[in-house]
Amino acid sequence: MTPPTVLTIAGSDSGGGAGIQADLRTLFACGVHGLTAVTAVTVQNSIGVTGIVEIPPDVVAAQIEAVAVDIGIGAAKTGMLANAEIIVAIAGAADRVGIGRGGSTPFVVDPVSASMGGDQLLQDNALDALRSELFPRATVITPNLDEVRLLTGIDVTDMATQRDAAKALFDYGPEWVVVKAGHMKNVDDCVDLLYDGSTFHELPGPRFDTGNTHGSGDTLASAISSQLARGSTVPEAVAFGKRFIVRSVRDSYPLGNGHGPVSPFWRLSQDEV
Ligand code: PXL
Repeated sequence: MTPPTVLTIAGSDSGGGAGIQADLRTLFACGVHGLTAVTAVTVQNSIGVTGIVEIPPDVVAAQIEAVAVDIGIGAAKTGMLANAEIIVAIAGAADRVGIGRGGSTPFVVDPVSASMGGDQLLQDNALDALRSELFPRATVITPNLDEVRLLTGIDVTDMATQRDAAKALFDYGPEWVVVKAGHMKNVDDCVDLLYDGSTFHELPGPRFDTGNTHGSGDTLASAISSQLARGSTVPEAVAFGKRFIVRSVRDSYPLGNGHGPVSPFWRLSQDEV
């Protein structure tokens, strides 16, 4: 039997902790077949990003269309998109193959702007393109609090401002918004917020005292996408994603001299070969 498929539209992390590499291992651990449209190649290790080569926008679009016409896409997600031209090309390809709100393929937009270490992964002038081209097409968007600040100007410091941010982001047109609380300061837990324009769903979870959270956003968005590809509702898929990332942060590991990655390996430890 062919498993469900998920397309990740994202950048490569040579350190193997985030980006396409985190997406593929999460999709594998979730039992779905990962398809890829590479947007950029980063020169990166656990300490930081020292180089970025952006893929030509028409090549990004062509990767999406090539897999769509032959293999079929159960759900799609975005990660690092690098620049506005790539975002415009993705929006065009999404419309042609039925990804997002205009089509039948659920679309998770993770508005990646920077790495944990603060390395910029999206050009400043691309924020507008994210808001105007991708948010209205998204089934669900999954910003962290740094991305919320860049996208809305709202500084989320507590649950009230987290709700304000969810409303402001919803006004850009996605069907659902997840405002992740991982970057909230001075709180003992990590309560993510899911919003559909009328109801707030709180997703409580523990906070772990670790710097090894490289790739956590990518892992969450990929886990959500895997369930959408199986036909789950957005609240079901996001609840699964939350359980998945909590466990993956708990099992994160050191790697190199900087930030280690979160790990979905726990999903594989059920049986001996
Ligand atoms: O975790 C966000 C992310 C996404 N994609 C790439 C990255 C990072 C963070 O470093 O390097 C390629």
